[in-house]
Amino acid sequence: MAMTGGGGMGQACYVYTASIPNPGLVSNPDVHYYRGIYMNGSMRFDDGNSVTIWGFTDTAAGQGQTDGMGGGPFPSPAMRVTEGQIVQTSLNVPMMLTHTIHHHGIEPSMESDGVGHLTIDISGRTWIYQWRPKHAGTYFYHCHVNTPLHAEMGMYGALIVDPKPNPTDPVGTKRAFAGGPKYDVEAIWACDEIDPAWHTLPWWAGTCGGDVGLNTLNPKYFIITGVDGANSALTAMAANVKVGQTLLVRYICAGFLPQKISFGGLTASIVASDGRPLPTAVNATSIEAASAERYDCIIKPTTTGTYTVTIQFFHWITGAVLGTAKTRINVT
Ligand SMILES: [Cu+2]
Repeated sequence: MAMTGGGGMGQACYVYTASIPNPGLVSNPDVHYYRGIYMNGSMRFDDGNSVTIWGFTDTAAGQGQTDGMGGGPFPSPAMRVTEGQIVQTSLNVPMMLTHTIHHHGIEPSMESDGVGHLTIDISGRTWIYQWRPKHAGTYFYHCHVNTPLHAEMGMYGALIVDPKPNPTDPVGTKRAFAGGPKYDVEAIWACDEIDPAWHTLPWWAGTCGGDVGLNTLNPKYFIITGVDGANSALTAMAANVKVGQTLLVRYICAGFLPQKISFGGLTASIVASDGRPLPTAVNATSIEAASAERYDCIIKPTTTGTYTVTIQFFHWITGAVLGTAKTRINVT
């Protein structure tokens, strides 16, 4: 491998940055997100090692620099909107870098879809994506340039669509979807695997035809929403509920490998998947998921206790368990 390390400036062998207009942008969206890029973040694991992380910053909140360097939150800042709102996401990408935002599971126009190479790559300018979520549920957004690498590097964040409030619900009632189950406590668990060897590559690695190793994924770390699932996530990502309360687990398979989440002996009612309610809720103590799938899981604990949630990560050919991440549901 002749690539240099870090986020690095450089040139990919494909970039489609044609400066075409994005028609139909409204002047007064209901919500406007502002995102920048960081490529010198890091994540420290429980064993003391760390890797370089890339992601999005919330520039409206004062995060980030304009040069794409520096660090930022991992996962990237969540977006949370209400069904039917018109939303714009402004993405600023510095010169000599190329990234996009794809709002995964949302169905905007081609100009706003953020699929690098196929639609419009963003480099050295600000692009406004416009989208209007029609279905409440659990989604995520991610960069779609050189996607295997950029997703692995951490360029994703949660995207939650809430239903419009029901006028007959008490103020503050939260529901998974319109007419769907109410919940009191919410956990967002984006489960992902990390191969440190990939985290030394520049952003364009592999786009020029060379073999940079993106055909083999050998993860050493297994994480939950940016926290090491070896130990730290047991407390940092734990869900704390009381008997009688309802927990909504928004489970996002944010890695590439097949996963299985088990709820520590608790039974979950799986009410929705990929932003759509299931015709009939399914009771399960575990769920298997493939890359980018999301499941909305309602849990109503009846007994106090500490329930250890495990997420297993499987080799996609042999099915061997390559690693496990753990957190807890603490019921008091
Ligand atoms: Cu990117």
